[in-house]
Amino acid sequence: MEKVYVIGHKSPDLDSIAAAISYANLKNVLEQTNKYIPARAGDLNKETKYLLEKLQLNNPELLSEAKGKNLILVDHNEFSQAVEGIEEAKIQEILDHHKVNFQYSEPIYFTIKPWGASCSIITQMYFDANIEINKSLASLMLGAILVDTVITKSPTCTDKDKEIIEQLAKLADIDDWKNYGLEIFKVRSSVSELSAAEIIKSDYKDFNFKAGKFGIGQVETVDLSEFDDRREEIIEELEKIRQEGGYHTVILFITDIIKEGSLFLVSTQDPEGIEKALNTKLDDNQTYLDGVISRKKQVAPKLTQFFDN
Ligand SMILES: [Mn+2]
Repeated sequence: MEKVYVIGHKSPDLDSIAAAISYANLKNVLEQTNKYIPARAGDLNKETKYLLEKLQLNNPELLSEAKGKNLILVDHNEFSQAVEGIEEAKIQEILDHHKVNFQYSEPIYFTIKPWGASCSIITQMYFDANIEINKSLASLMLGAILVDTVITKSPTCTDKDKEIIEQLAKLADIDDWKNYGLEIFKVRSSVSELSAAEIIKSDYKDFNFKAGKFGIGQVETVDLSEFDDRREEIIEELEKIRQEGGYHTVILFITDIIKEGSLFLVSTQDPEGIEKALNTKLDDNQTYLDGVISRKKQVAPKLTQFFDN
């Protein structure tokens, strides 16, 4: 029997971990030729830790070096995102829902679907093979799909994901999956123990525009008021990052996933330009934009249009 590690990307999110656990289990049920071992390429994040403990599921084995090992990659297909030593590992199979950026010297099993989560694809495989999904596994996979699809609000959520969410909720004995999703997001987005700098940098990207360098961070919350007494401190930190990093503008936008809008906290050389670009008025370096939730599809394009032309 050969050992095969089923592993998600570095900085694993809930979908990566849940996919490793659920797919290794499915393979072990379907095949008796190899031993499939769920693994992870890094530390668990908050909501993953929370859910594994709550559901009393084992933490996948940490694989810090994959050289010479047999692997199935889940939830990613790019070497840049994969475990250390991937170049010298034996990849047997890939299962993913991201854009394809993969080349390999041999033919392998390759499953890609444009669905909202890797766990949606795996759930469908359980259904197709008529393999039972127990309550804790259903709860785990449901949680992963709800996080990846932002409780079905993300533009990446398909009708198939919605159908699978309903089916998993039944198997997990969860009456209100929206509420279950919110419970996970509350754990995920709790910022009470984070510093202002950690909040800003938790999901942060640089953009080089003609007008100068921009830094844009985003965090999600289910309750904006959680940030009420942190706003000034965050703006001071944005100011510091801007001065020290030679930025034109540094923004943190805090997205309320219930209200589907974002509070923007801004430090900039050009407040009037920002107001024009985002079509808003800044009040004390702050503004709330209803309906704006995506950096990639909404915020960055507006800033590019104004500051990179
Ligand atoms: Mn995913």
